[in-house]
Amino acid sequence: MKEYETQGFHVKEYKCILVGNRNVGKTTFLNKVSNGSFINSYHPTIGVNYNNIYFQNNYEIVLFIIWEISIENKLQFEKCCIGTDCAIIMNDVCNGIEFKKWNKKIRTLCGDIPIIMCVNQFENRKIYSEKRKYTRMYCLPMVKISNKNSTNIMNPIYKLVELLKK
Ligand SMILES: Nc1nc2c(ncn2[C@@H]2O[C@H](COP(=O)(O)OP(=O)(O)O)[C@@H](O)[C@H]2O)c(=O)[nH]1
Ligand SMILES: [Mg+2]
Repeated sequence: MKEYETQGFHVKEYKCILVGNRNVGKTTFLNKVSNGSFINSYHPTIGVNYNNIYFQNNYEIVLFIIWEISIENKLQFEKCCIGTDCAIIMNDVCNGIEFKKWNKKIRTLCGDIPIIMCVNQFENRKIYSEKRKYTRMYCLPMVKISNKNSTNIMNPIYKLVELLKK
């Protein structure tokens, strides 16, 4: 975390990594939280994609820099993990649960940082309830979102800010 003053505001800057399997909605989430757009087609992310999210929290500005990192290039993945304050593991409720695998990977590279599980496509309630039992197995905080309907879209970030304060 970096802290500085700019134009009379106190800024807290956090680096967050956004990881998960392919096609689970990471890029869509990043677009949604930064400019509100939802794109229906799929374009795989090559390398790294990042976006800045600003919001005001009491009397300070929180700057959240979210890095979506693809796993294809292992060395690049490891480099991008340097200096990470927190992480979001995204999963598509339709695609099976891989939270355990990702949790292990992040813990090895980043140590004891706050990590949350983000279950996407929450608008698809039927599928969500079928998969819920798997998600409960891991004792990470969980947030349910829908990029499509904008449900709880800022909650992963708010939850992490809360955990980072502890
Ligand atoms: N129904 C539904 N589809 C979604 C949602 N979020 C993302 N998608 C779709 O899932 C696909 C993969 O999204 P993308 O963000 O590119 O996946 P990434 O590989 O994890 O970055 C795209 O076709 C999106 O339109 C959602 O909340 N609901
Ligand atoms: Mg992507």
